[in-house]
Order: sequence, then structure tokens, then C-alpha cells
Amino acid sequence: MKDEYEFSEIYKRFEIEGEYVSCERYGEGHINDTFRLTVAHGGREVHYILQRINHRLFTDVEKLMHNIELVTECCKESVLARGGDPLRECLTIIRTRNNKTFYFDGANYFRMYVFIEGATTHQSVRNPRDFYESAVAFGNFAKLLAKFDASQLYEILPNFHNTKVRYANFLRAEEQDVCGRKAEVQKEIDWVIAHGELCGKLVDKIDSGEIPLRVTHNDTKLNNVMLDDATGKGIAVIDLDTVMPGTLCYDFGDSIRFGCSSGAEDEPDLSKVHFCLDLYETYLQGYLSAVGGAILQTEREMLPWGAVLMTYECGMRFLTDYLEGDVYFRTHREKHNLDRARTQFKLVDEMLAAFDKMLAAAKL
Ligand code: ADP
Ligand code: GN1
Ligand code: MG
Repeated sequence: MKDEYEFSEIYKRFEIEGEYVSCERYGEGHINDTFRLTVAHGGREVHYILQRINHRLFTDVEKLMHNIELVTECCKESVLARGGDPLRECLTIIRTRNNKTFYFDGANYFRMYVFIEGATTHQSVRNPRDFYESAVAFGNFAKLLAKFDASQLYEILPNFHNTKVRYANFLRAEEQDVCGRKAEVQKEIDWVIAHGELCGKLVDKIDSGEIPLRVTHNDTKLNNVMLDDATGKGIAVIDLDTVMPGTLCYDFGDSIRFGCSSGAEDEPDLSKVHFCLDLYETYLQGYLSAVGGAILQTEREMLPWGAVLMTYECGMRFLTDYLEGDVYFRTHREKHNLDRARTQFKLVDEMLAAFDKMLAAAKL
């Protein structure tokens, strides 16, 4: 089968040695096109991550890579300071032969990272311990980002987690109904509108200064953290495209959204999708233990709202994309985005039903 891109030529642009062996699709991200490149060097096979950056979304790749470079450098310093191995515990950008952080072939933008070996990203929580370790990794990452002066970073996707703006986008998609899909999803549309008062819960507190804006990851789902195959520890936080100003509640909440569901994000059978309060408590413990004194009481009390808001917002984004014709998230089947939206709405219903317990756990 012919490669999707001229990988055997593209890889030569990067500062690596070895002969091209293969390059195949890798991982389950919804945004970029990720490939595992294999080259033969010194009698063994060496892997790299090669990504075609989604430049429809990331229109300024220079700025995107500027951010990632700064964050990976900061990560490297802190890993070296504790005697760790930065090649496994951080993303490492491989530069091009003309010393750039990405390669533009005239049509597509590519970047390359060192492949983190002996570690895995998971699509679902196999056991509470893994989830706890992912929480520790994201909590440590939050502490690392606390060192960052936000003014050094570009806000790559403005209003990324501004739920009010997401809601306005949703209403516009629903009104325009460009694909004629509206009638079929009226029930879901009504549900989103009925919960519209949720939109201001975090944004208003940021605007009033009750919750501080920090530099956050903004995409903390389980498959964006690598767990060491041997020790089970969360060793590296990856997918740094959305590191931008945000709140800890977003990062905490997005992990809960993805990890505390008994079903996959795109599970079509909703009877399999439930919010797992025990996993929520597990994550909370791990996250708080790692973040330590860096979290304010006001933020801590809003963590459960982070979970509700990130789930509501993500469901709304999936539904918006369904209405707009599946132009944002990668889909693999018909109604894929609709299935995704429905799981999120079910989770929100169950989170709201368990909300008092979520709040009590966060306040302890
Ligand atoms: P997307 O933005 O599309 O989600 P990611 O950067 O998260 O793309 O990459 C997709 C998947 O590729 C990850 O979930 C992970 O499994 C794998 N991956 C990404 N970077 C690395 C790396 N440096 N080493 C090993 N695997 C990686
Ligand atoms: C996307 O890139 P990936 O697959 O890790 C999306 C997140 C959503 C997530 C839903 C840049 O994350 O915001 O929460 O899908 N990333 C972007 O699974 O939009
Ligand atoms: Mg990802």
C-alpha cells in the first residue's frame, strides 16, 4: 500500500540518522495525523513520532511550535533537576536539518518527536491505580506550568474553553443547519439549551477574578499521558498543542470527563455509559496530592464544576461538529460525533445527580 505522504522523503528533512523502514498511523487523537516512523540505525530499529499538524485549526504553526518548545524546555529542566530521563519524561522535539521545529513541504506541516518507548497511552481506565497515576502526572504538570509566565506563550486557540463562546457557536450551527441534520437531533439540542445556564459557571468566576487564570494544558484526557509499562507511573504528559491560559478546573475536569466514564467516549450503547464516582474520588486524591499547596481553596471548590463544564462543553462541541458536517473532530463512522455527544450528555446528567458527593469530596 502506498504511504499517505512521502514519508521516506519527509523524514530526511529531520535531524535523525538511519534508513527508512516504515511509517504507519498511530494513536487515537482526534486532531492531528500521528504516525510512528521506523528507521534502521546501527543494526536496530528506532522509532519516532511524526505528526502532520492540523493546520486548518492551528493556522500559525510557528507560534504553536514556539509554545511547545518553551514548555518542553521547561519540562526538561525540571526532569534533569530531579535526576530523571528527559527523553522519556518529556516530549522532545527533533529539529529539521535547517534547525526549525517543523517542516513545511508546501502543503503540509510536519513535526517530529522522540518516541517514548516502554510506555503506553490508554483509551480507558483499566484500573484505579492507572487513573491515580495519571492524576499525579497531570498534577505535577500543573505545578511545572506554574513556573510559566503566561505572557511568554501565544494563546493559540482563543476562547478554547470559554463555554459561553462555545454555546454561541453551537446556537449558530443549530440555526444555520448547513447539513440538514437538525431535526434528527432536536432532543439533544433541547437538552443543551435546557442546561444553558451552566455556561457561565467557570467563565464568570474567571472574569470576576475569583478563580485565577494560570497556564494550563487544556486537553488532559487519559490518552494524553504516557504510563510506564514497567512501573505503572505516569511518566510524560504529551499533546502540548493547547497549553495556554486556563484554569486548573479545566484540566481536572477534562480528565474526569474522559476517565470517569464506564464506557468509551464514542460508545453508541448508552446503557454502558455511567459516571463512576469512585474513580472521580481516586483522581481527586492523586491530583490534590501532586498539586499540593499550589491550588487555592476557591479553585478546589470549583473542581466538580470543572468536571461538569468540560463534559457539557465537549458534548456541545461534538454536537456542533455533527451539525456542521463533521469538519473538526476526526470521525470513523456515520453519526460518530453524535454518539460522542450523547455519551457526554448522559455523563453530565449523572454528574449532576451525584454533585453533592462530588462537592463534598473536593472540600475535604
Ligand atoms: P492528537 O493531538 O491528535 O491527540 P497526540 O499528540 O495526542 O495527537 O498523539 C496521538 C497519540 O500518539 C497519543 O495518544 C500517543 O498514543 C501517541 N504519541 C504521541 N506522542 C508520542 C511520543 N512522543 N511517544 C510515543 N507515543 C506518542
Ligand atoms: C481533541 O487532540 P485530542 O484528540 O487529544 C480536542 C479536545 C477534546 C478531545 C475530545 C485541540 O483532543 O479539546 O476534548 O478531542 N483537541 C482540540 O476527545 O480540539
Ligand atoms: Mg491527544
